[in-house]
Parts: sequence; structure tokens; C-alpha cells
Amino acid sequence: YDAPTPEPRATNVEALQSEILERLIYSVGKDPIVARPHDWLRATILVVRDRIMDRWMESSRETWRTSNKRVYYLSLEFLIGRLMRDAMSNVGLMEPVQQALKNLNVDLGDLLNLEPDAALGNGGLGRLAACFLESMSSVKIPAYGYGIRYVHGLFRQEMSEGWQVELPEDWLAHGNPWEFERRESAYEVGFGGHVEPVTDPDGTERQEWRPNEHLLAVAYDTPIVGWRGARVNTLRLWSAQPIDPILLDKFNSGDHIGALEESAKAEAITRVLYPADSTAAGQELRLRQEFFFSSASLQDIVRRHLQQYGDLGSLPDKVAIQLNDTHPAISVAELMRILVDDNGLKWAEAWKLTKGTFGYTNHTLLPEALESWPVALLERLLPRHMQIVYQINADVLTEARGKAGFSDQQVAAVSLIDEHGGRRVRMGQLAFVGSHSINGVSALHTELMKQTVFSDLHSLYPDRINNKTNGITPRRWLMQCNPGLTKLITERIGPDFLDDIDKLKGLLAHAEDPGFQQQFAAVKLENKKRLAKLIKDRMNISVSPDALFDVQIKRIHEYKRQLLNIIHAVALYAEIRAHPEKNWVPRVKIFAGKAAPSYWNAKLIIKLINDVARVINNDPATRGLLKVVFLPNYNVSLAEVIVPAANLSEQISTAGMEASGTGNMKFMANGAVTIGTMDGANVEMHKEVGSDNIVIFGLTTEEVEEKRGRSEVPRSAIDGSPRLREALESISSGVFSPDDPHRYRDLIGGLYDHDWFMVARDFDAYAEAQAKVDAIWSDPARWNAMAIRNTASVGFFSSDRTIRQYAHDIWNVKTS
Ligand code: DL6
Repeated sequence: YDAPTPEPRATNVEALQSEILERLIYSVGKDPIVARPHDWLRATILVVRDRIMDRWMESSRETWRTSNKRVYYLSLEFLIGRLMRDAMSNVGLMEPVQQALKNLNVDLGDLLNLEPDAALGNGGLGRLAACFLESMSSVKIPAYGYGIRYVHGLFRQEMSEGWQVELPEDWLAHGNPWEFERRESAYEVGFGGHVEPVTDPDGTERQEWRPNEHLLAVAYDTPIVGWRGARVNTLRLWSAQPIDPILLDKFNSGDHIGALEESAKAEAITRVLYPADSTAAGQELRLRQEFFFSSASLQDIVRRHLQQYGDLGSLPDKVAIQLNDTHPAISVAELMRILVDDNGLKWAEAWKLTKGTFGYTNHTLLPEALESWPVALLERLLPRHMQIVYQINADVLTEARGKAGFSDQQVAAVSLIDEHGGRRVRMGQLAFVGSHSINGVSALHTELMKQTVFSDLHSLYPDRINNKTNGITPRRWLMQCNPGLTKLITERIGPDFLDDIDKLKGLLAHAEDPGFQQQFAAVKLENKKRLAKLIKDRMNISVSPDALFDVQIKRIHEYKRQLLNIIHAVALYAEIRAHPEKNWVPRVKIFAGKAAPSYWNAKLIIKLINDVARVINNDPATRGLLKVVFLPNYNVSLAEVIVPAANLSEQISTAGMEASGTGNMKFMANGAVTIGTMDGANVEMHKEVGSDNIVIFGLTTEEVEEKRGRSEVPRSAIDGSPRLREALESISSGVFSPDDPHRYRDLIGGLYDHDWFMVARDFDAYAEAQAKVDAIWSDPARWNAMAIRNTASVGFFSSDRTIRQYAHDIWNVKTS
């Protein structure tokens, strides 16, 4: 591994400037006189990329040289966003590149805004995967992310008269200078066919899967560079391609469309990301996607392992595979097939290696998001895997029946096959039994996992469930998105926090310092001005940067309760109109987020927010004291502008329903105060920052459970709260939807009827908490101290900490 490499590229301004020019001419093929911004972007990315290549190769060589264990993170989603600023900042190139471009009369900021946002994910789970990749590089873990190179990432959201409209997203339209196509790393993936028993020449009998459909998985690699270039890891995304690009015999016989059918069918697999994050998609194409990327990744992992170590017995010592939710859970059966059928291992030995290699992370307890596949579908698409699932299940059931005190009901609950209403394979059970570690993503969520979805598997295997509270990378979510605050913190406590985020604690000593408070507030104000400009430019709504920016940005879902927030806006509006003389705190309620295209109520909530916004924003009686804004097309890049500008972070999910949340941590880092329920990671934020620095309200998980259990009618909560009743009546009677007065009747009717998400029953507590927020805001010294303490206390929520815990407790790999 000591082959010669060229000298690392120079990083001074002159060298960068001349190389950008060179790349523009020789790689992009453009004369600088006519070059368009996209050409400059491409040339600049190529120059930055060159500065990462030598570290990338060195990282890879080091792993081969040292025989260190590799970690593989299998995820159907990687919501990475833009890469250029991340890469430049992590290798210290921001300033020289900016200067080099300036000398060429090009503005770096303009180029950064042109880079497409790689939206290969829906929400929390995909963004977490992206933060983890960056952290694994930063703490020097040899790691690979494996996923799908979707041609179209998450849809682009536009508004048509306040309704969400979904349009295709096209992140690859201008090519992708970050990726390297690896034709040599292509694997065949099969579907369908049958299984045949075969006898090898030495007399051993085994099963062989003979698929009747074949396609190619072609690798595309993207370098992921860690903080200060600590290490460069690889994100390997698979693209599906046909084995024969065109069926010539069909073409020659005149069937020109039929000749391309195979090709279209293969490419369909990696064409579109499924746009749902909290319901199992349940369609055959989705299962194909899941198997396609699992199979290609496992073939690649096994090939690399055999190349280096020559035998598979050392797999768990040298390989850790983390399953990001159940989407890659079929990997458990695929690895068993590779070990037993392709490599001749005994079943028991293969099972031990499989369990030793896999870890599984659960991200949701929502029943509708728990994946299961009809047995008949698996039998048709993956017949050998279905056999393997049956065999694994037989062993699990034998173990369960042998456990003292285990009831028949418990045995049925741990079964991989759900026998209710059509037989289905439960992917959570498969991932659980095939892994040595099963983790939740916050302390509360992990406890609830033990008590609910996995309670019986937990009794059977009590040592497997553990907690790994989520985190966010402080590079992207503080240093890069908030350079003003980063500079201020550096001036105050020095630069050590850049390398050790816990050092932010040093800010606690300055929380009460009026001078520092003023500076902190001034940075926030600048960020708010930038957001106010964006709102003006995109929405033509004027908002005052002096108002309290109250922000809820995340997927639109009933459990996340954007409805609670907008009903509060309606109630506040009524109060302002009724009492214009009062000393109201000016507020801007900012929303952003996408709804799954088939989720009617979520789309209706978007429409309601827009309807309410239109009425409130145009009513002179509010005198600008309340504004409501729904910013379309929420994505990582938009979050990077909104988060640094937020004063108040809305984390108001029904207790027990948000597994963790990670947006909550991003706001905390940027000095927003949280209003939230005791849910997900809010519980741990409350512990870290202290109850004086967070505004907690609402029912607890136990109270929610209890109310649901008693099927208690929500009407009394509504009858007992005049302001809630009036707000609901005004919405359902059409005050905000005069063109269709009944538009919200059913949505609001649900609150009277069952109120599953406890919107009505939490309303008064929420409104009181908001009044408390107003009171604190009216005392700037108190508010600023709280904001500073939030930033100071965010260290625990760094994804470096999370990854170190995975490394230590699950993967058994060393970190820096
Ligand atoms: O763990 C990352 C993220 C959590 O922070 C959110 O609380 C949770 O809702 C989200 N889950 C998903 C959908 N999961 N599935 N399947 O994105 O995970």
C-alpha cells in the first residue's frame, strides 16, 4: 500500500485561482469569457475535490494496511444536501477559494447557492445518516455509507393556491462533479425464478437460487471528508442498469419500444425516492429497491472482506453493518444466502457470523411505518430468501417455546410471520433476530421500544436493546450555517470548541454578561434579517426582524402537530383583534415542510396554514403584530438559513410519538429557545439545559396512553376552553376558507371526535406555555441568557458523541 502518489495540491490563493481557470478550460471546456455560473461551480468543485483525493486514498490505504475493522452504514436514504461548503470548510479552504474566485470576478456565495441540494431522503432518518457519515470521517472510523443513487430525490414542493403540488426534482440535471462512476464495481442482482437443490462434486448438498430476472448494480462513489480532513470515507450509491442495454433481436424485428423494456424496468428501480417517511410504502417496487441495494452492498462487502482476509470466519471481527431502520433488513437473509449457499458455510456458523455482524436502529414506533411484506410477494420475488426467513423463524420459535413462562401469545408476537389478515413477513422482527444490537434513538424512545413493539423480543433477548441518542454534526449545523455566531463564540471562549464541542460549556460563564448578550442578540438579528429578506423575495411578505421568530420546520404530520400551532395562531389573532390595546409581543410564525403526497390530512394542514396566513397577514387590525409564513420546498439548504434565525423552536409532538427529533438539536445549537413536549430527545435536552431554559408543556407519554386507553372524549377539553372553542369554530365555519366553508369541517371534527393526537387536550397548556414565552421575550436579558445557555449546552447532541457510542458499544471499533 505504498505506491507513489503525487504531492498534495497547493492550497494558496494563486494556485487555486490558476487551477480553477485550468479546470474551467480543460475539464469543463469553457472559455472564461463565456463561462456561465454553473461552469464556474463545476470547475471550483473539481479543484476542491482534488484537495480531498489524496486524503481519500490515504484513508483507504490505511485501512488495508492496518486491517482495521470497517463500518458499513446501510440506508435507503442519505439527505446530504449541498457538499461544496461542507468539504471546503472541513479542509480549511473557504477563505482561499473565496479569494481565488474573487480575483476571477466570481462570487463564491453565488456558486454555493447554485449547487443542487442532494435530497436523497425524506426527513429525520435520512438527515441523520448524512450527519453520521460526516462524523464517522471526523472521528476517524473507516466507514462506508451504502444507499441508492436516485435519479429523482424528494419531490420539489410548490404551492398552488395554498395546496401542496409535487414536482419532480432533478438534482443530476447539470451532472454531479462529486461522484465517480465505478463500472468495475458492478454486481448482478436477481429477482424471481426458483430454488434448486444441487449436489456439489464433493457430495455436499445445498440450495441454489436461479433468478429469472437479472440487472446490474453500478457503484457511484462520493468522498465524505471529516473535520480538518481527519479522514475521507466513501458514500457508495448504487444505480440500477440493465444487463443488455437493448434487446437487439426485438429491435431488429421492429419492436422498437419492446427492445427497451428491460432497460426501463431495470432503471425504474433507482429512479425515484419514495416520498413517505412514516408509512410503509408497501409496493413491489419498494421491496425491489430494498433488496437491490442490500444485495449489491453485501456482495461488495463480502468481496472486499475475502480479498483482504481470505475467509469469512472473521466477518464480525472486521465488519460491522448497521441497518438504518428495517429498509435494508432483507440483508439478514441475503447474507445468510451468501454464506450458506454461495460459500458453503454451515447454517449455525453462518447465523452466528450474521448476528455478530449486524446492528439495527429503529427510528419509529408508528404502527403504520413498521414494514411487513406479504409472504406471497416474497415467495415470488425472492424465493430463496423466503425459505431462509422460514428457517430463521423455526429456530426463533423453538427458542421462544423453550423459554420458561413464555405464553403462546408471546411466541406468536416474536414470530417473523404475522398470521393476522394475510400472512406477512415482519421486517422489524427479522432485523431484530439477525442483529446483536438493536438501538433506539433517544432514551424515551428506547424505553418505549422495550415496552411496546419489541416487548416480547426484548424478554426473549434481554441484552440486545440499547439506546443511542441521536446527534447532529456541529460543523454543518453551527459552524457553517452560522459563521457569525461561530466567530463570536471563538472571540469569547477561544477556538477549542471547534474540535471539542463540549467546550461550548465555557459560554455558561458569559450567559449573564450584558455585553455578550448584546453581541449574541446582534448576530441573531443579522440572521433574522437574512431570513426576512428571503421571505420577502420568495413570498412577498414583509416581516419585521425585531419580531419573535417562532419556527416549526419538519415533515408535516399529525403527530408533529402543526395543527396545534396554527390553531394557536388563530386564537392569538382573535385575541389581538379583541384587545388591540394590549402590549402584544410581535410574532412571526414560520412553517416549512413537505407532506407525503398521499397523506390527505397533512396536505390539508398545509392548506390551512396558508389560508390562515392569507387572512391574518392581510388584516390591518393585527398591525403586523402577527404574521404567518409557510415557506415552500423545505430542504437542507433552506433549513440552513432558517435555523440560525429562529428565536423559538417548536418541538410539540404528541408525547411518545417522536422517536427523537434532530431539528430540536439544530435550533438549540443556534441559540433558539425550545417550546416542547416531554417527547423524544426533548427529554434529554431538558436535562442538559435545565428546566429554566426550555419551555415544557403538555401531557406526558403515560397521560396520553391513559387517555387513549380510556377512550376519553375530548369534548370537555374543548368546552372548557372558550378560546379553543372559538378558534375551532372559526376554522370549521369557513372564516379562513370562504371559497369552501366546509373545507376543514372533518379535520376539526376529528378533534371533537377522537383527538388521537391530543391537539385539543394539550391546547390550553400550549397556549399558557406560549404566554410564558411572551413574558420571557419581554425581558431581553432573560431571553438572551436562555438562548446563550442553549448553545452552551448542546455538546451532548453532537453526532460525534453518538457515533463514538455506536463505535464503542455496538461496532467495537476505535475512534479518535
Ligand atoms: O432517528 C432519526 C429520526 C428521528 O429523529 C425522528 O424522530 C423520527 O421520526 C425519524 N424517523 C423517520 C421515519 N422512520 N422510519 N421508518 O424518519 O428518525
